[in-house]
Amino acid sequence: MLNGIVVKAYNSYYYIQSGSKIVTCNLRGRFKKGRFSLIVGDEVAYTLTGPEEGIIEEILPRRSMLKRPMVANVDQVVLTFAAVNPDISLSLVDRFLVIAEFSELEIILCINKIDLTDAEVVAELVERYQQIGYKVLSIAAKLGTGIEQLYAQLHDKISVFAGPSGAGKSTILNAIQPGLGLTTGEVSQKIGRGKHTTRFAELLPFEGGGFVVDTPGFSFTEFKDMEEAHLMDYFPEISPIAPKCKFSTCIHYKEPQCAVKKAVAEGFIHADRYQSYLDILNEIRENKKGY
Ligand SMILES: Nc1nc2c(ncn2[C@@H]2O[C@H](COP(=O)(O)OP(=O)(O)O)[C@@H](O)[C@H]2O)c(=O)[nH]1
Ligand SMILES: [Mg+2]
Ligand SMILES: [Zn+2]
Repeated sequence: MLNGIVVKAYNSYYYIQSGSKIVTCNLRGRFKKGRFSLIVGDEVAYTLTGPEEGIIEEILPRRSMLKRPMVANVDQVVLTFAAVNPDISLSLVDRFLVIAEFSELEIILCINKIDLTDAEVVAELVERYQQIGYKVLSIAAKLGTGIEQLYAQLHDKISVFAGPSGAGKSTILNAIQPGLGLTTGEVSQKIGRGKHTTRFAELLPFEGGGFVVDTPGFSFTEFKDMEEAHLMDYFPEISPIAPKCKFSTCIHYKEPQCAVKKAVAEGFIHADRYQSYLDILNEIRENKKGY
């Protein structure tokens, strides 16, 4: 049997990248019964039935799974924000970071369109997240600035590009690999919304080895699956401090003698990040009530 990776699913066909060729496959009948799903990013074993056609015989174990968009075996996410136009929303950055942490993905934060703002503004943004420990790149995709640094991070991995519409994700991907020819720019609202509802993504082969996935963004429905008590785990600067709180069950909300709140007051944790923590905590609570 031969091995490959599902790069695209369409109707009941699966397009399998196998070496340098794409093989169009059906599933062996026995897979079609039961609650089984095969998604983009899954690794499979198949047999050939023609020069470029085959049948999937086996689905290899999944290492990870991202729900929206549905992609298996994602290694890292490139969170892309424009510094301006559209102006960066720090609370939105935090929401994306939390989802990515929750999904156990490696994270690269890309601040794009740095050509449109002052160097000091960019430096402050970069430092803010670097201090927490994140890998941050500042780029201007339109000019090619910083593209090599990003390129170097992508090989042999499945990297999902996520971030708000208009941040420059498709422009960045085209800059790293002109052959991709992704559509960029002023997407009409209507088409834009249509695209956002697409749950299924496509893996694009990256010439450096590995794959990239261009997405309209995450949905934040994942907050529903989170536990209040675990939210702190998705804030790398909060979780190490939590053991110093008076109460072991402290969720750093209204409890007395909370080391996290102390760290916020003393400036070791940024007040904006703590506010994001509280906002998401509230959302998790509201969601629980809804059930
Ligand atoms: N000035 C400037 N404009 C950019 C840059 N990157 C992308 N753009 C523009 O921003 C708009 C949205 O880009 P696009 O790649 O479609 O964003 P996406 O929705 O995240 O895929 C397009 O008009 C791009 O030309 C950049 O580095 N600088
Ligand atoms: Mg795009
Ligand atoms: Zn606490």
